[in-house]
Amino acid sequence: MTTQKTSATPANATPESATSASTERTLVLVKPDGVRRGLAGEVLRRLEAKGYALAGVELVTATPELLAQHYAEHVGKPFYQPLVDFMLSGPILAVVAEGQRVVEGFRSLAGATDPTAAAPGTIRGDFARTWDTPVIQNIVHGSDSPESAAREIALWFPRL
Ligand code: IDP
Ligand code: MG
Repeated sequence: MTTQKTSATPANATPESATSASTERTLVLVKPDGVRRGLAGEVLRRLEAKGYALAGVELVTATPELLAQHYAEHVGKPFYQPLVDFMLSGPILAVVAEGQRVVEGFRSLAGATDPTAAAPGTIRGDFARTWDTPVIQNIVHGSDSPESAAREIALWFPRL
């Protein structure tokens, strides 16, 4: 009997050149609304289905100090305290995803900040909507530039 040799390489398998100088990392947070609704796995699934690698995954309970640093650009805005209260309302799944242009790529997977306007097919467009709350609840955070990503990853994953 002969053993049939079949290719075990899936279509989106990581190319051998995946880790190079152009490899980028981003911070993804599944916010407390996403974790409460059981969407943490769905977010990881979409990241993996797109072909990105997971470099870190941890369920985290945030603190006001961590959030003040993470959301430094929003301190003083009217939605800042509601945003902090929301981010403290339950566990967060913190994820570092890796791949060429992953910062831009995950922002595209996430969709627009306003979930009513977010395109169907995006995480926010498919799973979030507007409610009568002082803060927009939109399932995920994604770093908005490679510089923000480096700063945010250092906050949430000091050992990475
Ligand atoms: P982003 O998450 O799409 O990068 P940012 O402008 O960085 O959006 O805002 C951070 C988070 O603060 C948003 O994801 C959303 O939860 C909340 N947020 C932003 N703008 C508003 C607003 O005008 N009203 C209420 N909540 C807001
Ligand atoms: Mg932002």
